[in-house]
Amino acid sequence: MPNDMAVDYDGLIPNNVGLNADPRLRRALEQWHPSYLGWWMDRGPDGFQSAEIYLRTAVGVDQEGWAKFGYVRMPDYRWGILLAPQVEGRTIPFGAHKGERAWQEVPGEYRAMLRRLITVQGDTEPASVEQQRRLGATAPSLYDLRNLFQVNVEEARHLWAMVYLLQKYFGRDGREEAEDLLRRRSGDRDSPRLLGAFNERTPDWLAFFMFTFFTDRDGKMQLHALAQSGFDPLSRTCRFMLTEEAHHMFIGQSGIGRVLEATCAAMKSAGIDDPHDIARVRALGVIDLPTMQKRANMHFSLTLDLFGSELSTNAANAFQGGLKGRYLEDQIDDDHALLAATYPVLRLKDGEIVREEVPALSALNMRLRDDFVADAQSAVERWWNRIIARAGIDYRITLPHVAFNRRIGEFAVIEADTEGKLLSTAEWARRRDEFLPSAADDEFVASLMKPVREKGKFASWIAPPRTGIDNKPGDFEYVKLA
Ligand code: BYC
Repeated sequence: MPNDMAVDYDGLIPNNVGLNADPRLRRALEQWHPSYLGWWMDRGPDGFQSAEIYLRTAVGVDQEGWAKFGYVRMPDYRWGILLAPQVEGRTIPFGAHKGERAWQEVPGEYRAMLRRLITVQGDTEPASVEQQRRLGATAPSLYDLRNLFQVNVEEARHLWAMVYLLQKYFGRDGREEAEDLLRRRSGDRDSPRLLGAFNERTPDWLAFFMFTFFTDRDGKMQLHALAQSGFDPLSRTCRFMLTEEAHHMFIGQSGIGRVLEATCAAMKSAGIDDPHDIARVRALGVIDLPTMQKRANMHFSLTLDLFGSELSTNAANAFQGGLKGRYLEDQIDDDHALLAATYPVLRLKDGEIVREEVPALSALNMRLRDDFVADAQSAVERWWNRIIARAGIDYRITLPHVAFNRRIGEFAVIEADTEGKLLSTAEWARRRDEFLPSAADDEFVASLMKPVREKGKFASWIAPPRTGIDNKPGDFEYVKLA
């Protein structure tokens, strides 16, 4: 019985999937490896490739002690294939095959659907690295620079995770998909990434923190849904990815929290009570709260699009097939088949937004999106609004209505304000800058993006973290620049 907690670090590709015993797969992955490194050097972080970065690397998959920290040059990072341990006797938790033994091989009838899900998941990982590639030049501290690169190497490892599944279980098709994952480019006109939000720009650090707060949280929800999969290798890889993903969301949550702390502290010491006194707040070298709200409006609405349409036969088929479940499916108390159940969905009917009960199977994207909204809402309260309230400033960041600024689903065809009130096209055009960052707002944020490279120092617009990574002291040299 192999110990699938231990990672074999001897070969080119660290793994706990017994790569040595599968020479055909090992060869395929070793052939993909140079293209991958080429992609990393070409499309990964711009510069800093010879800097020594204090990174964590996964060395096991058990709950405690799975990671070790140390200085690494990014191209030398040990990207590997790590699956959570197999659960003895696991059964398919939902859908038409509920209760059957989980599949260790791809079920023929679901091959295309499964390949599509894995490819879409895989496509987002390198996309995010591409989106963030120029941020190193303007990092507000060495601590943040290190966090950026930690996210980047781990998203790239998640690409490895999906490429492993494609190459091991999908033969030639899988190898072609793996090549295509390196061929598509975020924002490229001819060969864009598959999902909308992954073709948007991440032009500054506020966008990076908002992205890791909102869009990585979509990652969390989707990975949870895939972790329920009846296809056991997918479930196991997603379960391990979730342990890494948690740190990415922490970076977003605490990153925005630190921006708010800097703003509130600067307002207090300058005696500014009115958060809407934007010019005076900006003159202090911090980001005003209304701009934070507009950025949140933008990233939240872009992320909602990643859940697909409210009503989806793709989602229904994936559920019935036992491929993609609901968030925390195994903790839900119902029949896990949903053949007779209904679910409330917001829909557009005769020019109005109405709530309608629809068959629950068709509304699985909506349900996951609702779970996402609840999760994001509680994080906004816990991590952001508490900081503003503690500073005694009368302001709350809120999440906009789900009909606001949408490009996918029911509300893609209308315009609405952040309260969900429908607007005519002309009204939207006139009022857009009330809700979303204006060119002037973006220019102001861009003007703050000056690198800070001294140990223990931070840009004016962001407070230092409470504790260091791996409990390191405040002046720790997280990145040794070459
Ligand atoms: N942009 O039935 P529909 C992460 C397409 S993030 C463009 O409404 P479905 C991460 C859709 O593909 C998590 N196209 O939706 C975060 C379909 O096209 P096909 C990523 C879109 O299929 C940060 C058609 O519209 N993982 O990990 O039920 C950093 C009709 O689709 C979009 C996953 O998403 C869009 N926004 O659901 C790094 C999990 N939305 O196939 C990483 C895997 C929909 O008919 N993916 N379309 O040609 C899925 O579960 C599903 O593909 C989706 C869409 C939830 C994305």
